[in-house]
Amino acid sequence: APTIHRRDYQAFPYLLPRTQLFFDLDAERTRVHAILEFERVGDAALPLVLNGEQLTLESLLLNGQALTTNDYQLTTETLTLNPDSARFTLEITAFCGPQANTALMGLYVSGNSLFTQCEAEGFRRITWFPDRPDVMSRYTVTLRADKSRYPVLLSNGNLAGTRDLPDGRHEAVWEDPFPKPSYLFALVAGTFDCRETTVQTRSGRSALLQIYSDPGTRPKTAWALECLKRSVAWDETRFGLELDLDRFMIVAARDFNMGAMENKGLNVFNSSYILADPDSATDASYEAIESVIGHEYFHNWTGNRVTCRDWFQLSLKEGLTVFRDQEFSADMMAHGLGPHEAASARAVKRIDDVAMLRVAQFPEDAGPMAHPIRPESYQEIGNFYTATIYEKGAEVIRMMHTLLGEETFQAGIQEYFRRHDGQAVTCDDFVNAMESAWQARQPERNLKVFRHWYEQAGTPLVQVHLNYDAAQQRCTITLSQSNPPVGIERQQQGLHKPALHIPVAIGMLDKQGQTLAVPGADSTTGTVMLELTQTEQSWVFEHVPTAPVLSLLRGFSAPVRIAYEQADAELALLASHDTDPFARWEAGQALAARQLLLLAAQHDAAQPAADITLLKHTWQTLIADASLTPAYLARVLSLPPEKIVMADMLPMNPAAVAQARLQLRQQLGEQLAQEWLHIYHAHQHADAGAYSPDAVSAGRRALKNLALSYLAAAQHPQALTLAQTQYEQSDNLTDRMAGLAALMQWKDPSPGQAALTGFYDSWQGDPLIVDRWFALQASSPATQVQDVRRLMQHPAFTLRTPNRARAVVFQFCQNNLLNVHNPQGYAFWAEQVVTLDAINPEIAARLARAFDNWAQYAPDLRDAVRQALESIRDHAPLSKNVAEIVNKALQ
Ligand code: DPP
Ligand code: ZN
Repeated sequence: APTIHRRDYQAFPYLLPRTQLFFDLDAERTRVHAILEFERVGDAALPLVLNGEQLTLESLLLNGQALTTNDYQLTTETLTLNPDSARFTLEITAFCGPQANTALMGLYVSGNSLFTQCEAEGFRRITWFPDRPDVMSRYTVTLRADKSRYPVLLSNGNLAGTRDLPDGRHEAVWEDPFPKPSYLFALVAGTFDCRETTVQTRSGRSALLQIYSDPGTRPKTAWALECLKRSVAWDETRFGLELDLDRFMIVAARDFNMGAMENKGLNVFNSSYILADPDSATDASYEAIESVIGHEYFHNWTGNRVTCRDWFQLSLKEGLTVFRDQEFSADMMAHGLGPHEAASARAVKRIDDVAMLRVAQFPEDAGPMAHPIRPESYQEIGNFYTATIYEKGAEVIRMMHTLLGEETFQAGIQEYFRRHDGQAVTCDDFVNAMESAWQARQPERNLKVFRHWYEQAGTPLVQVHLNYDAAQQRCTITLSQSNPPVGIERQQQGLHKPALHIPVAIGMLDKQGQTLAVPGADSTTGTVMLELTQTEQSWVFEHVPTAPVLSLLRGFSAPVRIAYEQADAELALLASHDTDPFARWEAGQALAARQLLLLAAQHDAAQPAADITLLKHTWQTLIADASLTPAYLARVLSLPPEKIVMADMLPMNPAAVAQARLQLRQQLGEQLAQEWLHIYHAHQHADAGAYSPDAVSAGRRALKNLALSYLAAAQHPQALTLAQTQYEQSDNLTDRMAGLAALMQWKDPSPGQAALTGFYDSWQGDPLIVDRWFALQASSPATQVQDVRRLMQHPAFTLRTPNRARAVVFQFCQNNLLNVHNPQGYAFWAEQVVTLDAINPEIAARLARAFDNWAQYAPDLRDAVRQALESIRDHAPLSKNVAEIVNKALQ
């Protein structure tokens, strides 16, 4: 497939002010009649090239005249005409086949309903069109369908009218007042429950908010609607952005490639991010629903009102919108709490976001798919909805927020909309608006060096050097940065990666753990912000009475790695005393990670269990610290994920790290058994009354269930009863799943097996719960390749529903590190990638990335992955999506 380069961008030579679409909806064969009014931009008549795939052309009219095959060129991907007038109307009638559309891009069937997904390039499967984000048009959409089968007919904007048609059909006409790119088009047709409410926006307009979901699921949409109301209110108060529509609809779909989609006024969601009640959603899902509903709602301004000029600018909307949803969640979690608890709640959110970044984005940035947050090239844009674009993109926005401060940042946002409302723009345009708001207040500041974040891939390494001169009481801190070429950058001759603008927040503690008052530091936190903008810089601090213990990268002030030699004892001190909750957590994790690496290294040598005294004592100190909230303590006492630990292991042996983690969990379970029991009982009843998903109750459950998992790991005599009782008696899915997971840890498999069987019998009618049932087994250390193959024989298994494929195949390949990293595991993976590719290339390409960082594996594993990758590569035909991933992995 051809490579598309950012530098080759050219504006589309025509405008398309008006688009009228008429759909005769039918699952087998849908007829789409499009009336497109084009206007030439320049003087010269350039060819009009429209995108279109998997469509059957019925007729083509130019200004009412039927065209013959001599008048246009049709390929499998384009339709080209040579219009000779400056304004003309093109009428296209074509057919598409929703039922056969297993890729779930364009118009497709899920359950008994019809849905669309157009981002990034799905609209071209609906009709021929300039399917690119910089062509914005005003749409009028007429939907016609069988009334009994498709009683609800939805599209973007406002409902202009409905009427009944002959033969039991009906029609709905929708008008979207806002010009939009094709990727934001949506239609939905089917039978749905609806939950709705009316809200007043800040300026006093009233807006209808609606959640549509499968028949019978209305009881599970109360939380989603509540989250939508909160999102509307939050965007007004925090960002000054008001809902611009009379109605805002969300529809839940069981079959959906991604999490959700921000189509203007008609969001379509994976049902897993909508449906929730205490029996079918865990605390984590309640939180994720809030976050994703916020995310898609916030796109209404950052993405829809101002959109991307081209797909290289994807992070313009995604990085910014992830930053906004992270802030939204943090504000919701802190809401109504006192200052200390609120700060802790924010820190917990930050910890979770950073852990996710390290698990998903850091490895990506070190592997064959590494790309800057604004990529320079791609073959298939569907492959670039990545952790880098989203999560690292959000970190880059967050750094701007850190540098500018909330008030100036918000002024920059206002400036961005003042300049670009209604336009399709670039990342540079955003940075320019921010910079001008900054300079309006601080003329000497700029984002010149900062801009390089948009150009470079790779996770920068910041090396820290401390020099303390006791006689002078002077402390000198030297920071240096490096970011060697990664991924595709390695092939660029003479590539120069200039220094980045990196805000590094630090603090200093004395040997007793007291904050050292540092000149220039924030008076309450003792934090100093060092702005590293060169390859190496030093800062001198006078009047430092004693050699400091450094607390580095507080709050994770930049998406970098820190290299600094710190003794275990220093980490333990920071873990016990640091006033910055993020850095405190970090120190404890670093200590645990060292232990895991030691254990993993001993794995083959059959050496005696490592000494964990320091870790144990540190954890005891933390457990005894009454100032720590349960949610925070749950993060502090969790062992770091394997994928984070592995980043410091070369060559990587994933199974050894997974084994080490199980072993350390068992040791900590045994040695801290009294503490775990105490914690368990203290938080056994997280909420006094009925289940509530609020962050405080969720934190108590998280801590309690962590204690249970340690006790189960240790096979503690009381754990079996506790797990059994909790599994049977709890009134919510979080506790029920934790009970089940603890039972599954039992050495004797029978209690776990019995519970699994019972669980399925009880909840088999709810697909989202069944997904969890599959996922729990697929990721279990007891599940080998042959077991996952057996799971796939279950009558409820199908590869066609992405959620189900993710629950089984992805869980095993991505998260069962103990059992997938062997030749049989890799062969299974390759086989599933190829099978899935024939069904759904976008999903297959995600699976194809499971072992992205295979080049860093131990030699025998590396050979086995290479073989598996080659077997995928040699399979024909491969989608563009999978081909790009596999070819890059093998380069
Ligand atoms: N644009 C969607 C989102 O991130 C994903 N395709 O919200
Ligand atoms: Zn998004």
